[in-house]
Amino acid sequence: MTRAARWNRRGEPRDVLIDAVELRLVRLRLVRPFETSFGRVEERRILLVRVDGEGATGWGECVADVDPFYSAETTHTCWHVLESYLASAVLGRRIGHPREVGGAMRHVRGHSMAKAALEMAAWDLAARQAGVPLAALLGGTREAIASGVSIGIQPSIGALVERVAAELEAGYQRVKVKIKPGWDVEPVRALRERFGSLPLMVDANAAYTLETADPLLALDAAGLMMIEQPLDYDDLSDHAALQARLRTAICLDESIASIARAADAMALRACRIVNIKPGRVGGHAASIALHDLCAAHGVPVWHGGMLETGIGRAHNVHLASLPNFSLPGDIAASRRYFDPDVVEPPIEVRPDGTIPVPRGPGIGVEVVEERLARATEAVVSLRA
Ligand code: OSB
Ligand code: MG
Repeated sequence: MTRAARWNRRGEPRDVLIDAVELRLVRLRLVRPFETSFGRVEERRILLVRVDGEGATGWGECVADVDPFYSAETTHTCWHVLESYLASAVLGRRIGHPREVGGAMRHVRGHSMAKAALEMAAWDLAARQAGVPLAALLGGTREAIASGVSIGIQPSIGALVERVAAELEAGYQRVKVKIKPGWDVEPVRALRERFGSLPLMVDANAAYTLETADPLLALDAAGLMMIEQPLDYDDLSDHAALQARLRTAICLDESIASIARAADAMALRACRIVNIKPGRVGGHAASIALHDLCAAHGVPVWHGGMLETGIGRAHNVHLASLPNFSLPGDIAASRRYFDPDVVEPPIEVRPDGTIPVPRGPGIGVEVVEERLARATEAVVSLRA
């Protein structure tokens, strides 16, 4: 088929026909361990989804971890749900636009991370078939995104200060540090002493309760951009109570499990900023809907990260080019995570702390099959 035939009269891709879905489990060592309030990872086992249709290939990455600590979903629940339910919902079906893939999977409750991996692969496929960058299909409006870093809990304050200095040297526009009870006020004070008015925020990954929130109230004087997910992962009302006591904006991550939850969060004033991760809400279409909902409420959003390989990372760069992603996100250079990454070219940050949106078709980076093959633990190929 020619390129032009891929477009309908409204200038949208015409249809996606997926005739094969491949699930692949890869094991990759992180460049350095990453520690949060819920645990420490040194190596990731990641489920990748490849879709093939009419001579083209699209890639998606599942952000679930092997352990159900950030979210209930895991690499293996995602594998199960994709293999047993989701693949058959799209295989051999002509889907008018990748935004409709989510609808084809609607009968399966929950399992957003599993759905997102397949849905995002379909977006890459459609953009490649149309010969356009994914950002063009998603409605992206900027040619580069603002990049920040997320820094895990460190063995000492000295080590943290050193890490932050190195990241600022690389150009990153804002620094997020992970906190937990016992690692909160002191590290922030040390960073303020050393780096002054550096754009700084903290992420607790749900480690506090209203009863143990004193350090968070103390942090209110630290001039933070925001405090991310201080309280429980599925809580909104306690967050609303805490937000009422803080000048600093609360940003929700884990709690924003769907568009409906986001609407509830804003109605309750449980947060003033939202972290968007497509895996958490079911893919690109849901992320666009969330982005638009937040914009309508005057709530800025930024793009989160889940220690992705270059596949998920490239998807994130394209999505973060939408207009209401007005704060630097957790999308950093490939080299902070995997060396080498599984794609070429790797995602890189420029000295001004921006990442250019790739201009090639689809996600605009290519999977290096030989690196994948070396990292592969299991693979299954599903057909219509
Ligand atoms: O809470 O944002 C989070 C990593 C894994 C799980 C949850 C989170 C994170 C990060 C890292 O903060 C972001 C990144 O650099 O990819
Ligand atoms: Mg977070």
